[in-house]
Amino acid sequence: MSNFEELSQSIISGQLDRVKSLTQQAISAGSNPVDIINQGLIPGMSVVGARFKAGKMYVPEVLMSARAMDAGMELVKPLILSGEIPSAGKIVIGTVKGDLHDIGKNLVSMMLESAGYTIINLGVDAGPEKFVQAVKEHQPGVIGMSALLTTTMLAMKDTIELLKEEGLRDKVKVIIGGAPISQDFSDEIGADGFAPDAGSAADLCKKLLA
Ligand code: B1M
Repeated sequence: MSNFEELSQSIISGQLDRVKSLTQQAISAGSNPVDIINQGLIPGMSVVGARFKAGKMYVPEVLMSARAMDAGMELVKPLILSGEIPSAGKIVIGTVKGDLHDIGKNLVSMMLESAGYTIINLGVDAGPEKFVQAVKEHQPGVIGMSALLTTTMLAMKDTIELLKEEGLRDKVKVIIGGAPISQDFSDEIGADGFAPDAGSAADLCKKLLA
């Protein structure tokens, strides 16, 4: 079994300490930090998602996997963010109201930060008022909303509507993402763009802020 496969397996079985030591080993062996995420950590979480959906894993086990994934990401993060990069602009990011999933949102934040943006991370369960307040306070070029539940993705529309009501919609670009989100949904609610993954989110912001 390769190191990345073993790392994925440790995510699946929620072995936080094993994930930490395998991630550290991969770093020490000179693996590219983005490969560690894309070939080790994320594939493990994808299996967790499939098993959760099939009723073969339950919330406590999924939480253990999520915590193990976070621990791996914490070790990789400084490598991706190392070096002084002049800020390419401000981005406010958060997981929408009612939604507590933050792994994907944090990965997107990390990629945006490594692309040179200053990130204001609103955390999870961020309602439209919180996004609007952050736009007033920080005047970002972009706000990014993440949703993982079909029930919470509708909160993205509410945020866009509140931005309009407050006269702020033309002052900020809005990007959205998360497992249930599509380009069609983005068009439907009047967002400026949808990104299917963290790398594309950074490309999209570059395009929108050019
Ligand atoms: Co939840 N959960 N969960 N969960 N969970 C899903 C989303 C689900 C699809 C699982 C399933 O049934 N297959 C399902 C949603 C079904 C639906 O809505 N149709 C589900 C459910 C039902 C629930 C609960 C309701 C379960 C319950 O309590 N009965 C509950 C809801 C809690 C709440 O939010 N109110 C719940 C709880 C949890 C945990 C707390 C246990 C845990 C979250 C821990 C955490 O985040 N700290 C959890 C997890 C881990 C998952 C799965 C297994 C994995 C999500 C994940 O982290 N993936 C997930 C299954 C799945 O997605 N297949 C599932 C890895 C991550 C890197 O990918 O987040 O997709 P992702 O992010 C990607 C892209 O989507 C994109 O880039 C990222 C990186 O490439 N992206 C963006 C994300 N945000 C973006 C923003 C952008 C651009 C791109 O621009 C701003």
